[in-house]
Amino acid sequence: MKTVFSEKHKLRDAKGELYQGEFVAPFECPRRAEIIIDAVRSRGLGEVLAPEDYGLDPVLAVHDEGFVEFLRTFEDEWEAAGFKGEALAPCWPSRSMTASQIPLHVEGRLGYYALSTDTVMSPGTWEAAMSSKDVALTATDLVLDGKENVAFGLCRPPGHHAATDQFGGYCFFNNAAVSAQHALNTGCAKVAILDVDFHHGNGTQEIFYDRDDVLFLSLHGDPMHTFPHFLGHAGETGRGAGAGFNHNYPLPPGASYQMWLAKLQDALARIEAYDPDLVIVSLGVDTFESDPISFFKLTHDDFVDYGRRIAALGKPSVYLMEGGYAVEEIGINTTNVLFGHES
Ligand code: Q9C
Ligand code: ZN
Repeated sequence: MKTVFSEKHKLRDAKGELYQGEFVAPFECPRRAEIIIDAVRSRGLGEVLAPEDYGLDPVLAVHDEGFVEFLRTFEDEWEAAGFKGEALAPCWPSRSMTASQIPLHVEGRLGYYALSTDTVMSPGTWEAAMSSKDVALTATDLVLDGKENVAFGLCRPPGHHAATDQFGGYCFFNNAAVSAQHALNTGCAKVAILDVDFHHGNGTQEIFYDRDDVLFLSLHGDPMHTFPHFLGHAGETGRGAGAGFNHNYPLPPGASYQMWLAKLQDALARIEAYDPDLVIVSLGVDTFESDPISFFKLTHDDFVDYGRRIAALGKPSVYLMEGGYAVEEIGINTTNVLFGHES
């Protein structure tokens, strides 16, 4: 299997993350991608390619223009305002004050476009996010061109929490959504996105919630107990034309692979019935038993097993990297899924 990878991921290198009342070193760090690419190479998964430059059009096909412009200009605005350091929103358009206008003040804009306090804005973030969506799109085109049945986009920063006009949960552009829309715009009629990251893919759900040309399925920690806290319940099944095309599988703290697998099997049966032209896997390995911020109990071997089961769909497939924070083991876990797929 070919891997698409860009060294530009390193430009996303924030110093801090607000976590349980303290500023800590970010869980979503450059070393994650370094360990994964080392495992891809040392285990001989296949060739490693650099991404092509797709520009902004595929991003604007799913994200709001004002949001994209905010991300592009943020560092300059922050500096021009005389502010130092990494940026976190001080105020939000929360339930008691819905935004009727987008503020002019840089901190107001930050609050408008952010969805969580875990993700600071920092220099280099824009360039890294641009390279990450290029990695995703290049991997997707390897499969759409018919040259490959499967490909791996080693995206960093991740994408599945990014919504139409919000960043957060370590995500800026929704790489899976950008890729799915690109596939639809270049000849696919139907795309399935299977999200196996520990966290609910709230951004992907929101982007496609009204649509029947993208089937979204997510297995994740029950939002009653974990991030993103407000979306990902089983009752969220889509709206309008999208009714019946969104499937959430929330699981409780301590969930075993056996419990997780029962949900995966349901999801795979739904994908089979949908008969998509392409399957995009939002691949987070934060389901691992020793992940520091998650609560599932998957082992190294479980990753191989589910890769094999996804491959059994027999569909053109693209794996796009999302989360996974047991950094020293992220390489083995990620490549286990990909080798499972090929076995
Ligand atoms: N106690 C991905 O895996 N955690 N994002 C906030 C606060 C945010 C994870 C916890 C986790 C985001 C791509
Ligand atoms: Zn995650």
